[in-house]
Amino acid sequence: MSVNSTILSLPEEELVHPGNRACAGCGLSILYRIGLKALGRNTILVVPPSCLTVLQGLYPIAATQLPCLNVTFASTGAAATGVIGALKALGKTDITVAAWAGDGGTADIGIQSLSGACERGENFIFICYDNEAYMNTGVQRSGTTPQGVITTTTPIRGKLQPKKDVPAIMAAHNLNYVATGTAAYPLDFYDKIMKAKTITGPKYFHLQTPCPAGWGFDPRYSVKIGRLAVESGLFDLYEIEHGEFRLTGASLKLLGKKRQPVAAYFESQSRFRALTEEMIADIQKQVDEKWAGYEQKMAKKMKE
Ligand SMILES: Cc1ncc(C[n+]2csc(CCOP(=O)(O)OP(=O)(O)O)c2C)c(N)n1
Ligand code: SF4
Ligand SMILES: [Mg+2]
Repeated sequence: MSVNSTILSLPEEELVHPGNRACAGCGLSILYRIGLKALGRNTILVVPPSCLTVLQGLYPIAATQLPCLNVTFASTGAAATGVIGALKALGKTDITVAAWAGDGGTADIGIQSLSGACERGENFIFICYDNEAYMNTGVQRSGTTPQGVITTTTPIRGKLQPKKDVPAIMAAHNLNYVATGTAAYPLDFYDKIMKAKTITGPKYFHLQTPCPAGWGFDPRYSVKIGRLAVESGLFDLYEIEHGEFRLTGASLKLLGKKRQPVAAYFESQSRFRALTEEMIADIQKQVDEKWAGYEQKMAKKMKE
């Protein structure tokens, strides 16, 4: 998928008010603003406890212009199902139901209701913003925290287990559309949401959202760090449409090019301070192998 939108072609209407409660440099706040522009006014949001509930704030001073159902942590997929059922009963067919949850609310505690809703084929968009820990409650490790990362619950050696591959789990549900996105390239996300709105059934998005507070970097570098994750090949932009995988945007452009060393990404954030040289070399090897697989896939496609 190529990026079609430009910053000038986005709708001018803002559905998120300025002066909300997100930290300065919050990657989530970038994608939330752009994502709501793509989702549009005819959307009902379903949101579990997370930094997003804090960003949105409390009625009557909520920062979001769209109707939003704040639900319990484990129930996002089930609550979205209820909203879809209610809209069906009312005969309303032109409203998008979008669940927007953190990595804790998606990969860990919300995964059963998400999996159930996807298995039933509910017509909704589920967006996981992955800041790679339970940030809102003080940086506890989650299933998507990468290996070696220091959090308040992994304070000395860092997290011992590797990151859970949630988009792969969702792809295994045979969804019509699974995509990744990053706060560093918001237009790629905008175009993917526009596409997802035209596809029926469950659609899953996995977004990398740099978090200065939890990752340990100066807020001015959020976009730079997001780009470094892509340029080093650690976080890849792709979509899986009706089972067909393709790299998109900046990741597609990386094919056949020299990537940044993963060490540059790790050095940019204090949460990686427990990583040893051996661990970094091992991760570099894994990333190189993954990209060799992409190159092979691409070469095979060119032959077909
Ligand atoms: C059942 C339950 N357990 C714990 C909490 C406390 N809680 C609220 S938000 C949150 C962290 C959410 O993490 P994540 O989904 O990654 O979103 P983030 O805060 O990182 O944006 C926790 C543990 C809760 N509200 N409900
Ligand atoms: S803690 Fe991180 S994710 Fe939460 S609002 Fe602050 S920067 Fe954003
Ligand atoms: Mg989180």
